[in-house]
Amino acid sequence: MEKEYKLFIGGKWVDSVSGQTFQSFNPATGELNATVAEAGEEDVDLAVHSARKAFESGEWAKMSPTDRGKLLYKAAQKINDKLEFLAEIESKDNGLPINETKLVALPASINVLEFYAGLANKVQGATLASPNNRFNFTLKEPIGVVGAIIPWNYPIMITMWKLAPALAAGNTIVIKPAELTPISTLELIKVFQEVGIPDGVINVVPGHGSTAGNALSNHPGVDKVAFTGSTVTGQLVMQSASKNLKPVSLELGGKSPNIIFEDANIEAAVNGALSGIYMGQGQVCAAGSRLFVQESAYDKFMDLFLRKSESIRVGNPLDSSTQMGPQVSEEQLKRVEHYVAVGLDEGASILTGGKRHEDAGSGFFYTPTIFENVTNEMTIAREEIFGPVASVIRFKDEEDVLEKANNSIYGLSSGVWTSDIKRALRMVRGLQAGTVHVNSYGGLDSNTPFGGVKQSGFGRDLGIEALDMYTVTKNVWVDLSEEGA
Ligand code: TXE
Repeated sequence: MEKEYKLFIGGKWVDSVSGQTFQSFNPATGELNATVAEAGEEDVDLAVHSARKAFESGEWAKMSPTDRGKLLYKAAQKINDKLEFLAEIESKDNGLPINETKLVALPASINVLEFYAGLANKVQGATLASPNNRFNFTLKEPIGVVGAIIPWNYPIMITMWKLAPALAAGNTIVIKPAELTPISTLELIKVFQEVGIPDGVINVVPGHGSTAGNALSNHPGVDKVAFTGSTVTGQLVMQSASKNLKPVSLELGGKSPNIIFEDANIEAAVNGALSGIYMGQGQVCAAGSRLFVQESAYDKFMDLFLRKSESIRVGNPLDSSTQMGPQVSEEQLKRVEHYVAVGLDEGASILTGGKRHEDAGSGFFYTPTIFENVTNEMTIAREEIFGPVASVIRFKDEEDVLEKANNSIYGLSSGVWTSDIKRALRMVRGLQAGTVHVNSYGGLDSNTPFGGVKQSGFGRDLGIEALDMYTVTKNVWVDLSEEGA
């Protein structure tokens, strides 16, 4: 890892206009990872202009789609060559266990890039039914300059969710990584430069949300804003993009229900509940943070869930035996502590955890935490904690749990554990969520659209569907009659 990083604009590494920098720290140790040039409004403006110039030059947008796909495929192979290096950077920057970055996040990101590399020459319109003297068809054209605002929980993976479909469709892009985790994105895009993606097609402007982020979503030269982050910030991004009437896609927070019925395979359900809430230290938008357990299976489920929660190895993210690393920052750690205090105050009780994990190291470590006696009305069941805190709620029957599960402002993910296929499918229909997992929790794939309903946002990352967000439809009418229409 280099100790100093600059902005990446128009194919060049440059200082910010103001000369300002900010620092990025390792949340497990507090050590300085790197000093990074801090983009402000003027830098974002330069980056958007560079992306516009690259788009209009046609070098990328008008390249043969097959060649575009080939270049993206080459980049995917190069990322694979650097997988260990990038995984370590990611773990040092945001605290994800190395096994999660090396075995999950990086391979998934490569897979996403390969998927869209393959789709580059499959972006297609349609020939529409029309009278014999007319020809009527649609073209799917790139939308132009994409502004992508990225969070800190899975920086490379979420960058790739925006970058890969945007590039495959022929767009150019300005990426604003999260201020807590800018380094992996800066390292990642070196690969695209190495394989010969033209200058200006990708620009990266690390900086703060209220300055660089706002300047990007506000910029009249941006044709589409793609955002992943909190619901509150999503509202600001949408407001700001609305000034220029730019389309936005928002992948926001969640308070996803993971529902365990008495007839479930309890051991499998416990394992799903564990990864649902503790993966990524609970800093996952789709985390199964509301755990609904049917009364008749409660003791059996909780006994195993408690034992397994207490055996989770919390520690140095670079150690391959570590299962849970630190929260990404002191602010996030304090946010978890705040919610735990509110939970206790409102009458929930802590079965395990509920405190910092002092033995794990000097960083921002928290203990896997289970809250019992939670009601769906409590703050810890309504608001996103974004930490390793499960709020367990008992339920009586299907009707009861469906009402409670849907009683949330969010609707990102959900899980149902049962051996009754009819019940499972009734729940699939009834749950208000972008994803329903049945007898599993947390699956993601490059071909599978991901996103939410209600205040979890709109638009879908991944899948063929995501290409719709990065293209515009142009309709073409051709008159074939000799005399004209
Ligand atoms: O998120 P923000 P924060 C949730 C989670 C977490 C909480 C706060 O609950 O505890 O958000 O985290 C940029 N205009 N999620 O404050 O603010 C910012 O610089 C434009 C869920 O870090 O949403 C960063 O790049 N951009 C989520 C990105 O938005 C702005 C993942 C996300 O930061 C901006 C992260 C502005 N005014 C947090 N303000 C998920 N859905 O996975 C900030 N940003």
